[in-house]
Amino acid sequence: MNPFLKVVACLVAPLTMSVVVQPSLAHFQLVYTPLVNLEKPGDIPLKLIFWHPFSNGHVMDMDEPEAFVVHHRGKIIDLVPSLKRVVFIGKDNEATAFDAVLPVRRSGDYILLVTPSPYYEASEDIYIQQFTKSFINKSGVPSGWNEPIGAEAEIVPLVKPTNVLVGSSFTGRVLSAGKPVAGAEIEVEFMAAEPDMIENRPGDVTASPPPGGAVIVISDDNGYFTFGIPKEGFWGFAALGVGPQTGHKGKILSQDAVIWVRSYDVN
Ligand SMILES: [Cu+2]
Repeated sequence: MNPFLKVVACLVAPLTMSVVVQPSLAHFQLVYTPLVNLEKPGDIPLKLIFWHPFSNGHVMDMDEPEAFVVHHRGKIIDLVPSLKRVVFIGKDNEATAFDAVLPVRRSGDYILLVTPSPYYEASEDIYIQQFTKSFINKSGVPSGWNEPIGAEAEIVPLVKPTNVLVGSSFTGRVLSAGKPVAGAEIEVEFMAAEPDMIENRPGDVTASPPPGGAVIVISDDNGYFTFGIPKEGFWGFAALGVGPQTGHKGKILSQDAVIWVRSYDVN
């Protein structure tokens, strides 16, 4: 098994007088916008936040990403020039995050991929780098959501990620340098409080994590995993330590592959 699978949970000391140290759930890089199914062209606001979204918990400081692109109909557009540093104000702390703008013109899938700078997690003495994909679609026309986009570590969806039905399931395939990863540990999180795009704060809290720690699924021999979607909103999947690079500045580097999907209830 991959030695990095142990570096799941981090400990976050609350910023209070309390001596209680709370184990947090997983770190998740977000590439977020509230509306992922568009009818009209426009300049779509995006937020990059490094957070614990299921627990509406600790926010981590992001450095300027190494890369931030969108794949659309075979073209790759650099979104780095649109990045703007902002402060995201979490429930318990605040941290550096980024705003960006995605110009949407033609129909089809817009596949966003951020390559963050490695983040140093002091409580574990490791670096974490989460290659994160999220999806926007215009006019319901598919154009490549199910294709790999060549990230060092990547989850490829086998279910259209922009309208997964509540009560159905999501299947993804974990790739590292283009090859399937068997036995990958995948953490699952719900975005319990969607970010307010104007206020830079979490919005209403609609869920809380279950007891028992992180929600985990394991990929099969061909890198596939499946998870039943119980609730409407944004679901994130993070395959931990699956990327090809394992060290950074003399420390362990966990290169994780993250994907976000949007689910809807049809009731
Ligand atoms: Cu954490």
